[in-house]
Amino acid sequence: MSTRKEKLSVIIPTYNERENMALIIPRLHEILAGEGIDHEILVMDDDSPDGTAEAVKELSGTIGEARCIVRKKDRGLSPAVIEGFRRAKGDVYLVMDADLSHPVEAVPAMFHAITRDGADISVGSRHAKGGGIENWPLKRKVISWGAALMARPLTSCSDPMSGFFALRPSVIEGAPLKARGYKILLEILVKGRYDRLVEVPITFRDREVGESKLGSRVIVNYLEHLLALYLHPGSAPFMKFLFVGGTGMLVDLGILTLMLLLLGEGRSEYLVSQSISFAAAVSWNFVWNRFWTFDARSGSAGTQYFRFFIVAIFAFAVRFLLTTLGVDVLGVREQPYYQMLTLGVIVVVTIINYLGSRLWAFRK
Ligand SMILES: Nc1nc2c(ncn2[C@@H]2O[C@H](COP(=O)(O)OP(=O)(O)OP(=O)(O)O)[C@@H](O)[C@H]2O)c(=O)[nH]1
Ligand SMILES: [Mg+2]
Repeated sequence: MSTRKEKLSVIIPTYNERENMALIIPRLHEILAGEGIDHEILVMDDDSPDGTAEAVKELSGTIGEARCIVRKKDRGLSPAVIEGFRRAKGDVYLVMDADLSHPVEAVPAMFHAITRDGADISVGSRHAKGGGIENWPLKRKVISWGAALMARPLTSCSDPMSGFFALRPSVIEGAPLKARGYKILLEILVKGRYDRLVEVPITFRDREVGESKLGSRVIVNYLEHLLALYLHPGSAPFMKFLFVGGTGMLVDLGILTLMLLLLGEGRSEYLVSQSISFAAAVSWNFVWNRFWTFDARSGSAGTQYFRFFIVAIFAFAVRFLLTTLGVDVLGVREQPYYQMLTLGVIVVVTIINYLGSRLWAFRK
């Protein structure tokens, strides 16, 4: 390990945040200097008419680590952050909002998660245990949870919409990042190269001064962004998972047919044939998911196989339970309602299988 002191580049995208500059920059500097962390503070400002750049210039008279880069082309939050990455000279990059929504006190922990604990990315997370959001109305919370849930198949991070995160430059080197959308972290989580992600719980506070720039167009923009990420080749293991599951069903049916031909069609033969074809399909899916869908060959195959099997059995039990519930309790028996029930159950079970595989069996 090198003994050279590692340096942190804090990147703050801004648009009309003049008042916040005098609040965040001295505080940030004080905390980082207090922890003995070498740092630079890059304010990436889109030529704000309110004088944000002048405010930074004034502060940099006493805090030499802070400077403002005024951007006149390619405006927007994500392009500003990406340009910040290009300008930064530190060993770790950290991105945060200017409006003090992100607790400055969490910055050292996020830096150390990388430099001391060996993470490649650390995320200031509202949804991690111990994290939270202050004073949000229920509606806004529900939207935020819903949005995070929709991104769940793309990443194991519980708060991929966070604008507060740190990373090693190697994570984004050569990654085809597009400055589409406001959720640059999600883009990085899907396209970046990393092994270890750590979540640092934070409490998100609403801004006190300055105006919000992000309105309702954010939602539409987010959905477009999600779609693009789902379709990004190699980024959406969910699609691969579905494909593998489809081939697994064929294996299941094929072996079942073969076994019934070999064993005959009595009740116990059915049970044996069903069990064998189920095990064969799970094994088939396991191999493809391990090597292809999740590319998890570095983990222990035995543990992964054991867990994958448990997930499959659990999902099977859920399927049985839900179907029984639908038929016996709710009385869903008639065509096409029975098919609709089955379809709904299959969707639920597929998601359970997927999340169990991704977050547990093949967890990296
Ligand atoms: N460079 C740049 N920064 C931006 C742009 N839009 C927003 N920002 C900055 O990005 C950060 C997050 O924007 P906010 O307006 O706080 O968005 P938000 O947190 O979703 O909304 P609030 O809850 O109202 O604070 C702030 O530091 C903004 O100044 C932009 O177009 N360009
Ligand atoms: Mg904000």
